[in-house]
Amino acid sequence: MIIKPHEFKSSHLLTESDVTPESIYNDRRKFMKQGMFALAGGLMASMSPSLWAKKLDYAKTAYGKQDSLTPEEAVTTYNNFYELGTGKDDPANNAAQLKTEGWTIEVEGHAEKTGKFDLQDIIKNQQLEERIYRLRCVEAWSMVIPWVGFSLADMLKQFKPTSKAKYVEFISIHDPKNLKAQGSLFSTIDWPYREGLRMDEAMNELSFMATGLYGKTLPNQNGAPIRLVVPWKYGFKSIKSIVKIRFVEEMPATTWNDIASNEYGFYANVNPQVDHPRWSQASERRLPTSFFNIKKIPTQMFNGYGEQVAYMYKGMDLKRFY
Ligand SMILES: Nc1nc2c(c(=O)[nH]1)N[C@H]1C(S)=C(S)[C@@H](COP(=O)(O)O)O[C@H]1N2
Ligand SMILES: [Mo]
Repeated sequence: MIIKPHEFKSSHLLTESDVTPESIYNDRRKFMKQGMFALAGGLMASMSPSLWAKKLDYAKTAYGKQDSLTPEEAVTTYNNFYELGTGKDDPANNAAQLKTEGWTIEVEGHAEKTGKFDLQDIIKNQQLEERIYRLRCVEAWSMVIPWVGFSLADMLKQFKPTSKAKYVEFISIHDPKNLKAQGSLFSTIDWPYREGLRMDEAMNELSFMATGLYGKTLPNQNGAPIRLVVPWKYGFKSIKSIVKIRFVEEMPATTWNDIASNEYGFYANVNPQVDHPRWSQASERRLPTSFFNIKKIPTQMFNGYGEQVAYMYKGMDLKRFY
């Protein structure tokens, strides 16, 4: 069975019971009921998927105040995270398959400080802040998400990369025992999921490591416990659940580029003038949409972040290096 990338029918019109095996559905309902009972004190008002997430302390910043936020419900139930399934609601439904306890990140390559670090040790020196960013998926939908996290540059500087480091490679969790999609023989993806940035892109002020959204720790379906956010690039660059960071000399191989290099470039800067071979990139659906309200808006060059990032691509043919 060959699954073509990014061709999956969105299943957000189905109800949960249509797409979840009956037994799991019932277990889950029982679980929700127990949860409701435990919270019967009336502490919680909403049934959002991040109900039990920890509240975070963070600084509000000026990034992205002009956009209206995509509701938390949509941000946490309409996802791309193939480790948890290819349907849009699979990641939320299968979130428990992702085990995040005792998370470590391995740092390798051209840096003075390498080795395996506890996530907590990497994070403890970072000042958490909120960044409201637009996320534009290559599938022509977009959201506005209030992330919580810290600058990627600040995080990378603690490892003291050397002058030989020209690119940074990021690698996601590989856990085929728990992540059913990774254990499956029928998968398009050569796991683990990999992504990369050129060093100047990684050091750009917009590049962000998110450990939360909507003021709480990241839900698993959004890439817990730590994921990249590069808002001027198509969403697939924003790699989730990172376990390894490598400082390298050569441009690293990346997952979607490996699958179809004519459709997904290494740079993958949002560009309304370069169409995907199978659809236009000139406009996007701003979620949430409904049957009566599709909310099509024009896509902006660099997803509207040209002022902060365009200088990095001076002299590059963005039609060729997309
Ligand atoms: N490890 C991993 N990271 C990933 C993906 C994935 O399948 N696996 N999907 C990417 C794609 S295509 C998009 S659009 C964004 C979606 O992020 P969100 O679900 O938090 O909105 O995550 C990106 N990061
Ligand atoms: Mo995407």
